[in-house]
Amino acid sequence: MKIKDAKVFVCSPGRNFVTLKIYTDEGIYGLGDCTLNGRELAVASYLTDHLIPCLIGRDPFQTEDIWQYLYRGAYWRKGPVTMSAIAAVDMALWDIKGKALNTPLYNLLGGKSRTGVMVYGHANGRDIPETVDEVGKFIEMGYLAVRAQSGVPGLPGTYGVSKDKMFYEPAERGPENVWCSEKYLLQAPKLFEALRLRYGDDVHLLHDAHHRLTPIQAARLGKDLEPFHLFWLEDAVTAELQEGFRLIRQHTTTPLAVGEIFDTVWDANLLITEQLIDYLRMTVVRGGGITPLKKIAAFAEMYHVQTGCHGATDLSPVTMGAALHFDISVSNFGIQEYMRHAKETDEVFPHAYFFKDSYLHPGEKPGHGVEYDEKLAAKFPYERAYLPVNRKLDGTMWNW
Ligand code: CS2
Ligand code: MG
Repeated sequence: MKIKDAKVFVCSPGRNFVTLKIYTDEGIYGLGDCTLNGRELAVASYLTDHLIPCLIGRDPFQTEDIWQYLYRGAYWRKGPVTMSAIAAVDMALWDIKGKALNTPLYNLLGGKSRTGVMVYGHANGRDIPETVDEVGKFIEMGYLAVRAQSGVPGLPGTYGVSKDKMFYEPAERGPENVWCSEKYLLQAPKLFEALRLRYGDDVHLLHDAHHRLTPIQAARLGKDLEPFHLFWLEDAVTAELQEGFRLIRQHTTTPLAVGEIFDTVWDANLLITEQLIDYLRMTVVRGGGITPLKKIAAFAEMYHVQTGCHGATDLSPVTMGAALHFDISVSNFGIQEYMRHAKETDEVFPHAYFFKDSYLHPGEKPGHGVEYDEKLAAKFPYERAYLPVNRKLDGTMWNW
């Protein structure tokens, strides 16, 4: 079997997505996601203008060699654009492999290690009472784990709080956000106190600080949250300084998760080997594909670090599908984020995965089980969009 062509599709059913389709000379094709929220066309060009010409004529079964060729052969390594493009190729090749062998992808990754994939949904509200009610809706839907994000008194809006409850859309096209860590640090513990009071201890509660704190602020928040035993506190601080997590770790037992923006293992090697985190958030689209993610998970397993793949709406259903096959097979699985996509997104990306009895299941279709309706997608042309930006009260540019 040989790769005979490949094409990049950019569409916007509810939000922008970039999809790679690799065609073989035996009529089998594979799909990969390479959506990079706010920088989509950079990845589309990286694939169309640079990678695709290198793929023609290769054997699609050679996932390892092709990955090494694309990673080492560029000379310029790492970074979200490069690794998202490589990820899409890798996802599509694994999809082709599963289809050619007529087996669901998980069978090529070690088979099922569990009956289903535990997921968490996103509950959010303008204030604590509304957020507490929203968490209840996810519990009623059968979720065993819920992320809770609330508005902060004194701030006009904040990360994770949307206008329409179900689909928080991180790629707004609107104004700059305003931030104040001091106000936030007073509010967050009260939210989780109210949640434990209403729903008791069983439901897993998660929270995303979204890169906004300093290490000592994160240490304080982690300590303040201990009575409410969160499943994890995510992105407490930006993680370029991996050793910065030592300070947080010294002060709190609240489990820490980080890594949705990481694109190679080198972003996390110290966090893992010094056990500074409990969950690694890298997923297939950002981390270079299934090939490297299997290796990173095996490395993390040695240090008691579990997986917690990112799964926001700005990652396409192709990433969700591929990640679920990884999730159901990898031994140190932690949890999978499942923010759910808008209806029009699901229509453009029909998929085999399904939510049942509190778990997400990858389905039994050969490959990753996600398709792409080119005709329908053409009705949703690309629209330039940017992630919000964030400034402190005094106007200082900060992390969104
Ligand atoms: C968030 C994301 O899901 C999460 O944990 O951090 O919504 C993130 O803001 C978006 O993926 C950014 O595009
Ligand atoms: Mg996050």
